[in-house]
Amino acid sequence: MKNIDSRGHVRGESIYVDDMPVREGTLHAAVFGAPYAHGHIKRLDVSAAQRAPGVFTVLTAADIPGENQIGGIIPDEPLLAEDAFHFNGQPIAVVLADSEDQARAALEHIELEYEKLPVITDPREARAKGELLHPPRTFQLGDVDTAWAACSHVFSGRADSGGQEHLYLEAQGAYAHQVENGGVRVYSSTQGPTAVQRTAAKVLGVPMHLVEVDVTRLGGGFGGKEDQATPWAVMAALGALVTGRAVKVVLHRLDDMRMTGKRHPYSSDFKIGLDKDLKIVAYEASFHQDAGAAADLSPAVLERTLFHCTNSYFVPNVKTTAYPCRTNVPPNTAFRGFGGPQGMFVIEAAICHAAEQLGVRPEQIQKANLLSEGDSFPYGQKTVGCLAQRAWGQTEEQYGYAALLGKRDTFNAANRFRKKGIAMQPICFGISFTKTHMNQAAALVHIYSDGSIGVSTGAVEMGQGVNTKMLQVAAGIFSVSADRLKIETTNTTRVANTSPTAASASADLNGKALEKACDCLRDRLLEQAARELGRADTAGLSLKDNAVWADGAATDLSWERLVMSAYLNRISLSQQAHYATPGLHFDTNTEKGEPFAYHVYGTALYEVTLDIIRGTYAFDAVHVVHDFGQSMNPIIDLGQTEGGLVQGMGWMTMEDLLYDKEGRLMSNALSTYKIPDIYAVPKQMDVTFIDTEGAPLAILKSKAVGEPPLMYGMGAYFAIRDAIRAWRDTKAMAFHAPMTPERALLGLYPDFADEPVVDQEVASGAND
Ligand code: MTE
Ligand code: LUZ
Ligand code: MOS
Repeated sequence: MKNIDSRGHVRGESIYVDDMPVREGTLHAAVFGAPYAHGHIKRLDVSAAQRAPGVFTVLTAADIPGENQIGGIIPDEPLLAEDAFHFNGQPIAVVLADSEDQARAALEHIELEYEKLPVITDPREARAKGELLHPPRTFQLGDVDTAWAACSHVFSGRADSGGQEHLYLEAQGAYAHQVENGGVRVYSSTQGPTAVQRTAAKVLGVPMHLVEVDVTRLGGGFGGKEDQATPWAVMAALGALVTGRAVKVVLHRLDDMRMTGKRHPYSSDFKIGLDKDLKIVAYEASFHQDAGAAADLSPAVLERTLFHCTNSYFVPNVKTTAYPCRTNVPPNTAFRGFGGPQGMFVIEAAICHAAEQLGVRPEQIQKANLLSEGDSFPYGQKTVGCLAQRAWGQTEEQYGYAALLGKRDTFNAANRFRKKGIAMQPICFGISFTKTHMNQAAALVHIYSDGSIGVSTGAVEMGQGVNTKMLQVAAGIFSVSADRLKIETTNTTRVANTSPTAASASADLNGKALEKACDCLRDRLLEQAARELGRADTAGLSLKDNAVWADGAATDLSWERLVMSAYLNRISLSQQAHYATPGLHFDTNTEKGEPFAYHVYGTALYEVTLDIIRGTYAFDAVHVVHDFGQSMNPIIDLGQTEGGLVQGMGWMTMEDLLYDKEGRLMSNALSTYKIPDIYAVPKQMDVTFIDTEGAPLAILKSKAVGEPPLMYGMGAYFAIRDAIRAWRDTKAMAFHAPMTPERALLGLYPDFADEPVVDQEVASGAND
């Protein structure tokens, strides 16, 4: 089944916040952001802006009737800065005017006097100065301290990965208007309608039931709207409450890039110990997370870094510590993978470093250490249905790894100024919110008396196809054609207390809730069918192809007649259901538990050709073997895999997020921040679906697919590095992503580089 949104998207008919017809008297907002990264506010004067043409009013912190607080995990972030600001672009005031142009023009008339305070943009400096959001956390398995002595080889080094701008096509935005009794309705481009509702209620000083949040769809979120859609929605709601008029806030692209947080850059140290058979005996790492100026989701992101610190490998002795470092850049936030990729990059760098020092290929170490069935992750959960080795083996065989390696060597021997590199990239990603309580969802189904069906869940459609998957779940249970179903907007009055659509888990969580609601309705309808058909009970009855079937044959009781008969007999045609993933638990005191419903596995194999003169490169091919379980929608799942992989390649190769020393975003537009386009996509892209059982906690055994493929992107970095290695020794080359053409060039000609080099082998075990 195709994505039900495709037609509307292609014809330009799909509705986003900015497309909504506005009410008469609507005010348009422009947000005044801090002009510097850290400062003490001495005077804020908005009176001249108030008098500017078309301006209705200017909102500041003084207009907030409730709490000026939007921090979700730690209450450390005001909606509008009062005494101080902590990042360039931090919202201080909101101009509301008759037109957007007038609102933006009035920004010029806002007077702000401030005292500059020291700016930190480097997470290591933040740690050194004690600027941590909360104490560091450590995950441990076995005993690294005694394990080092048993290693034949011990290497240490440093690995840095950059941030990433979400660049959803639809910028942040919301539209709000008052309803009677002091309430407000908010249309928001958010992954988290309940987060918007909860925070708006807090800031407005009203109970949650007075705030209704409605989401039709998002033009992309990628984590950037998991909670950072909230402030703009709350500003719109606040404006509506203060003025009595409808208020629209839609950010311009440059404001969106300047004011919102991104993927967290990380700067990490590692130490890895191997035995003589290249088995990893011990692994240690410290992660410096660049959290930005407020907590936002950073504590949860940091947790996932630790969960995924050993990627797809079994390591018996592990000790990894993560530091949430407060800096003066916008609060960094969720981004596809949610800290997992940053943790995984470090062990991949450690493995690559060890391979380079030992003169072996990284794949030899990777392959020797892949997870097996029953292995323990550092957090105590054991693998179940582990496909790490199978995915690797199938990739090797199916795509001819050995032959490709030979081809690389032959090509490199024959070509002086072009070099080919290859890399294998295994991935393993845990599915569930790491906060156990968030793993719940609900659904509400109405069957109307004509047999058509309305489905509401807590899931938000953001391009990933969750609405199509929800439709498939319901259509499958009732066995009716797709055109009988409508997936409603995501609305807090129909489905309450929802978790954000995130963690790749929304099809599982909402799908399972929907399954429960539909199962209930089906059973009730079949009881009515038994009465209609004069049978003692429902044994032998089923719904099939828009009709009731009895003992394997169609009856003349159609779906429509069955529904009408239930209605006439006063049987409820509506059902709500709630689902909570069973079996999950995690104890943050011991840092052990079973936080994930299941894991997703896969392997990618990259081939790249590097231009030795220019440092430019082109990917010849990427071949993937991925674990979809039993995919309920191969077209959508393939799209998610290709899109995630290319987005991961962008993070690892070309997306170079730059702040200057004063915390000003340098890569602040599409002219200075490059994301992959069609030319950056590998010339050949193959995705093979592993033939497997699937996981019982996955919806219809179809495994979550939203985030895991992003981590294949790491292979792009290591493939380019491998091509550089064909030109010169890379033993001293820093592990610094993204591998932009500039970095590749400096890797080829290190005399021109000013990057730190990694340490050499620090120790050798007795059996070396
Ligand atoms: N795909 C599209 N087209 N647009 C998006 O914004 N977000 C990704 C992924 N795929 C995203 C996407 C992220 S970060 C997540 S967590 C999942 O979709 C969320 O949806 P799911 O839980 O339904 O997989
Ligand atoms: N969001 C969240 C996430 O709140 N918790 C998670 O574990 C998570 N994982 C991935 C993406 N978003
Ligand atoms: Mo995705 S980072 O969980 O929104």
